[in-house]
Amino acid sequence: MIKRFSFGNPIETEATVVKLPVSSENELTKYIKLSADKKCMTISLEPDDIVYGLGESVHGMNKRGFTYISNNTDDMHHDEDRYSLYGSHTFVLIDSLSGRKLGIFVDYPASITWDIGFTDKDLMTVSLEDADYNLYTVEGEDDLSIIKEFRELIGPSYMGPKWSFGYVQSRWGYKSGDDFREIIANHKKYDLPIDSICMDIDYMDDYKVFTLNKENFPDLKALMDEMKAENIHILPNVDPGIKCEDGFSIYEEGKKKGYFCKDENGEDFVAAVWGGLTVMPDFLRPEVREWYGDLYKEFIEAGIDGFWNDMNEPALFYSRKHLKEVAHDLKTLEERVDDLTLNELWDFTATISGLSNNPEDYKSFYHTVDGKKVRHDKVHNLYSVGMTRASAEGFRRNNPDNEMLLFSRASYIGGHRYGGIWTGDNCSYYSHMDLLMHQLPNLNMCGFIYVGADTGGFSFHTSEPLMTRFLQLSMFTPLFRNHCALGKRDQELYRFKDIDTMRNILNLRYSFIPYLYESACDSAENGKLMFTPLAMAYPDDVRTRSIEDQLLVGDSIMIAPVTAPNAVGRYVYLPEAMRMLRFRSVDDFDDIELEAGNHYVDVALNEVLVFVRGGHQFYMAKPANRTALMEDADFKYFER
Ligand code: MIG
Repeated sequence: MIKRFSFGNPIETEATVVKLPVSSENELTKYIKLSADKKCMTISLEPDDIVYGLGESVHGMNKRGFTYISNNTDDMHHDEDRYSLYGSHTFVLIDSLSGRKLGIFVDYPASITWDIGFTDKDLMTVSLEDADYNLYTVEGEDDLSIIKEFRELIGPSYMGPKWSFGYVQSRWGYKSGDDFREIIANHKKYDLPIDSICMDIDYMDDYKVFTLNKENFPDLKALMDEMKAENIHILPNVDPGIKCEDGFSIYEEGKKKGYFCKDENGEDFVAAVWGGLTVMPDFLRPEVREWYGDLYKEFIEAGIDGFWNDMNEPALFYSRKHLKEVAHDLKTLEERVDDLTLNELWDFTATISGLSNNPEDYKSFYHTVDGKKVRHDKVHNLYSVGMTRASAEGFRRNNPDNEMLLFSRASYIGGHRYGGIWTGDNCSYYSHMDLLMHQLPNLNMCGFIYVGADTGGFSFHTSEPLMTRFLQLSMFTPLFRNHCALGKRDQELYRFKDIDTMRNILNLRYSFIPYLYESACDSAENGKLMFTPLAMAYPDDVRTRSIEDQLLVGDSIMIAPVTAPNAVGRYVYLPEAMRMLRFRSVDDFDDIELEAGNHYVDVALNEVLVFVRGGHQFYMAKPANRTALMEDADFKYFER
């Protein structure tokens, strides 16, 4: 049973596709206490309640015990103390053993603070900056039907084309067609499957969006024809910001038409991002979305059919105004060099580090929504949706016959209808595999199905065992991308020693693609989870309530990846008897019947576990080195 409550004058976020009538406040569930000013909700938590949701945020699958802030933030430290990451997924689901099952969606595009049993372990407090929002409550018999009802409200999810389930090789630093050729040649040499390669920001001319460095990319069309002949998709990275440069046609056109966000004085708001001083398209306006969406056209005409939209929180390296303040501080520092106090030093370093993504900067520019001026921070989380939507609608106009791949960094619920997301700049940490396990079901329930993480880790140097374990987890996610930062250890799979293991993992992934793709489409269309917490699938088994290191994938299988360094085995809990497949390769595997209960299972570094559930069927196809070369034939079926 879903209900909508509306307070004040909410901004139209278009997060929902069903317009529900507004219920009167006295119909609000007894579990939610609203403050008199409506800016605060409290919900008491029973000791064994689980609180799911909030998409890609840090901490466990069960969000209890921490505070989260829904405020899209470019932060490359996905540590346990981070309140915000790139996406704001403002839906939670409270599951009580006593039978209370309550979904809460706060549709509000500014900052929301969720204190989920942090200040008081038995209390959840949701605080908003203003009392202008829509609140949806979903009550039901069980978690999965609540999620389905919620997902009907927000509409079906974007799903990438089948080829986008192939392996994606990426790194920040690829500069030219020769880099792509080298990757393709090595994948051939070592017989490693691959479908896509990402172009990161270095392909551009001086970081100007939709331009090419002419020296490195003299003829994009010819290069794309060459790539097409190899069955390789090339995926450019696109930033929202447009470099302020006289003569740069996109900048000039946007400026002339007044398409950029404005500062307090009605001038174009200028902040620094990759291109240096940059302006921000006002994606909240339909005509700006249409204009920006058509900018992809030239690339599409050259043969490109996939993009990743980056930096769309939007990330701001600094604003002119703020930099001036720092410059002023610098002068003062110069005079104080001989007797600087430590407090002055710390103030100064804080000012410098506060230059990026500064909250004050987000309060200093404006959008035009339905002809009205709206301060950015009041609609901050919608910026990403506007960009994703601009791209998706542009694709539909300019390439209606082809499915396009699109994944974005920042997001808000609603954006799930237009594109997928990746989880941003994680690190080469074992713990970031656990983080991904926690994010997957929580992202799914908020509508994001085409998702994946930077496999091997973006920041820091990866190791071969870490990469191997990370692949063995990511091989189940729709987006399966190896990506890392500039200057980090080379982590293309052929750089490692045990290439046989890398090949076996990729082949397994390809052979699982029909199953994974079907599960993903089913989840995207039918409001299901692709990754389901055990406690949702086995609600009568209390023991499953604290299991966060195993997940169901689709209807038929359970995974239990190894995420600990140097581990060659792990404990697994089986809520029912299952058939355990321990793969070393597509053709070499153990097939073992396991009773329900606790088991310790060996999982050597070259092994991948798949558990087949009772009454279900799992299937594998014959792999190929490109998804386009796979035939949906020769299936191997595993039933239990
Ligand atoms: O400020 O394009 O998250 O995947 O490699 C860094 C360079 C900008 C951030 C993305 C990352 C990408 C990087 N980008």
